[in-house]
Amino acid sequence: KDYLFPKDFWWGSASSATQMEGAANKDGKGKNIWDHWYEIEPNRFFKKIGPSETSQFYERYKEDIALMKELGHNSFRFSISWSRLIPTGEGEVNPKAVQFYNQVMDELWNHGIEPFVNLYHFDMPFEQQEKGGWESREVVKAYVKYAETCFDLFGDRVKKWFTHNEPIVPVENQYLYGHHYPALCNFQKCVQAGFHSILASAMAIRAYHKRNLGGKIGIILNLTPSYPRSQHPADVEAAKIADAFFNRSFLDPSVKGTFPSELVDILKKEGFMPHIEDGDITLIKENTVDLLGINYYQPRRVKAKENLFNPNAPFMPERYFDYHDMPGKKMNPYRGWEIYEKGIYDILMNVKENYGNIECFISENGMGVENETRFLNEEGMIEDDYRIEFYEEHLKWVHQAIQDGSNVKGFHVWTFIDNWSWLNAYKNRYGLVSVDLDKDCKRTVKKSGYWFKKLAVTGLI
Ligand code: BGP
Repeated sequence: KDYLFPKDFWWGSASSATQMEGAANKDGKGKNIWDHWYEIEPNRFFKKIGPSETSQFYERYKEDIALMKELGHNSFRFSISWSRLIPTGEGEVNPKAVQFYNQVMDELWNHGIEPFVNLYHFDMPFEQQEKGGWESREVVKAYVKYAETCFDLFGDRVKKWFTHNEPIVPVENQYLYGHHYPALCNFQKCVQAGFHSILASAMAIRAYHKRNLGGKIGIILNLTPSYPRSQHPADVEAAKIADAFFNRSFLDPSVKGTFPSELVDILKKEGFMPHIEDGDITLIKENTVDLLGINYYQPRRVKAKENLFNPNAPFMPERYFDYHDMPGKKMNPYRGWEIYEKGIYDILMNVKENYGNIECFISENGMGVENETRFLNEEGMIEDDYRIEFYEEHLKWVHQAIQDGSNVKGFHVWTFIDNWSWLNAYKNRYGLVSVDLDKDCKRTVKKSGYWFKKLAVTGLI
């Protein structure tokens, strides 16, 4: 069976500044939390490879964009580094950064590739984190100013904007699960930071719409469909609560302007409501997204609470449900994530049925694999058939969703080129193009890169 995608489908890839640019101390860039954390605790990072050693996009963007063109991209998502543009997060703009991003945007357009620009991808400027990061209302203001600066500087060149990438990830990892600096475990702070990210997003949307720049603004969310272990009402209920915590907490306010009542009830009952000021709720209600980016990697398998919890331990959402280890599930062993292709269809149908079928696209999907040089062939190309299969199986479900009326407009892989990742550094590789860290980051197209090219050019699997 052939799967033909619409003619104007957005084919491309996604990236982020901290993971791809490198040049962390160059041309006036300020420090963000990753640069800082690496400085003080390099042991936390895989093989002590830090955010300064990435794939050199800052210097090599011309070469990379030419390669994107070669591999069929019609769109490319990257993020502006807040601390490159405004080194301490507020105040003076760095002219070298303006020049760099203008050049990248122009280069993309010159190659017929539309820039999709995200404003925040986990990279809080260090000084703003010192002020409390997303926990602080002052930082919300600084972020909105930064967003406005971007709209004013680049609004003529960019017609697709995003306020955040996966806003729940920095919030839960900085304030609850301890995987991002400052690695706290404090649910109250987590809720406050989450609320402020949503508020910041709504404020940036308002500022963008006011400017009438003729483009669209959205948000990129990692949606992890929550499946109950059984149809037993207790499991179904547990899955619903996990969904409210991890998906609807950001999806509902971003698209509908409201918060899920199940979640609000829990926060009230447990005494964790955030501080909300007059006008905040109306502001969120009135400034929702035009466009939704969906990152999909894995689902969440949930069952009713069976394990006892320690009531004296700090509060975690997991107090309300347990995770279910589904027997026989397909796994990506390198990342420890389940592979469940139909999840992408279920998300798209949920968006169609419950979120007004808002215009959306798959903004990340990908497979990270260790030691890919094992798969080098005689011509020096990595034969990553597993990745091709991974994408094809997901894309078949995206195709089905289109048949069933989803308003999905594109598919961006994670990622174009092997890059540095938050705590895994270069352990798991995701690129369509490989990077040889021992040979000055030499780029070589993988088999999946050529596969992608064919797909993007023909629209056909
Ligand atoms: C997403 C992030 C990306 C990227 C990807 C792969 O959550 O938006 O920044 O890193 O996941 O995850 P990892 O690099 O942790 O394997």
